[in-house]
Amino acid sequence: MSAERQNKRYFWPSLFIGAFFAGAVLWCVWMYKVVERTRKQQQEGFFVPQPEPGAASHFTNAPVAPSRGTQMRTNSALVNTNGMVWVPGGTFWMGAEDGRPDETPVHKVTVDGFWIDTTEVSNQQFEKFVQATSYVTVAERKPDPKDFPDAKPELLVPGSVVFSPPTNAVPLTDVSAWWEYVPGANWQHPEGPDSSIAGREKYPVVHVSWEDAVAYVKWAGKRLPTEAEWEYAARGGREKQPYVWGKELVPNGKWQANIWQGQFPNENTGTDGFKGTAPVASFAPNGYGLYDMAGNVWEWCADWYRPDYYAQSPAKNPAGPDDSFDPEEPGAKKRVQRGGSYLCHESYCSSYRPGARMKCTPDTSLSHTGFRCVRSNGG
Ligand SMILES: [Ca+2]
Ligand SMILES: [Ca+2]
Repeated sequence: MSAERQNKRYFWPSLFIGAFFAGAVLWCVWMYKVVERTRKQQQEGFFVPQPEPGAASHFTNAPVAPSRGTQMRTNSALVNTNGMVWVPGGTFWMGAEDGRPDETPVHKVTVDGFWIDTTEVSNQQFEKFVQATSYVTVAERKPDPKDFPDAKPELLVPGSVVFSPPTNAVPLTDVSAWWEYVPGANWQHPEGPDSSIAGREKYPVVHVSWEDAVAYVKWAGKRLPTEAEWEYAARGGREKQPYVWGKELVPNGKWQANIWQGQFPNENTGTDGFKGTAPVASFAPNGYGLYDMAGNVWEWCADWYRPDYYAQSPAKNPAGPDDSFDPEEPGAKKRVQRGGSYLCHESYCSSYRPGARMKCTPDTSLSHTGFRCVRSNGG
């Protein structure tokens, strides 16, 4: 056998064995790299499960307090932790052209990101606060005659203002036709002394004054939202829309919030499923995952109220005017409320619009007024 033939005979087996060993070496190198990468990731904690964008609901009740170290997104992705979501900072058009005069001028406002409760504060949450602090709400205290020189003596008793609808149609210019000061009404007895919140743990707390709301948020380590933060959050990323869910009040015939159907205030059909307040989060959330930013109960904001504030407010993080003035009630200093309530109807206030503003003296409590909390990043 010639040398040439002998070389040909061993060529293919040699090539096969060489390729096999080369493959084995490459596989070993690859496996080594995989093992090394895995070890490094475990050391750096990369294997801790991370919430995916849009998976907020999985973390609703996670016992994690928001802090600077908590994972958050800088875009529109949200993390829900301990009942709050992170609303990323941004710029939006505040106010509405087609609303009331105090909603104008529509102007650009920039707010820093903040944490906000996904729901209105519930009876259950407020009860925890009262149990922990023995706090007594304004409605449960005896009014000081000095503060109410014109009040009837029989009404200088603890109580609150309750929606008491007339049986017949009334002019919508006289609010006393459907509001009544009821002795003994307070957050624990929403309709009066014979009523209770038993079975209404998930309903929003009502009959809380601004002063009461501030006491709660301080206890909770949070704060009330500024009016700008509230509207920015309510709009949920939708620009210049009339409703927090979009353009139509009742898209496809489906009510999007707990408001009023029927003739206000004497006919309450409850077509949306609720004639009074509804358990928090009974309707779909807005673009930021926030419930009841339209309707159910009004929500206190931190700011003083002035109808002309938008013409002079700063473009970045406006915190309200230094003082209050309401030409409809000169002399009464008022704080802002937002969002409307289950009593809002197109014919009367339509305050479920995100641009709508309301105002009330800080000691006032009503059967359709509550609040929610916010928190700045890191405290
Ligand atoms: Ca309703
Ligand atoms: Ca609300």
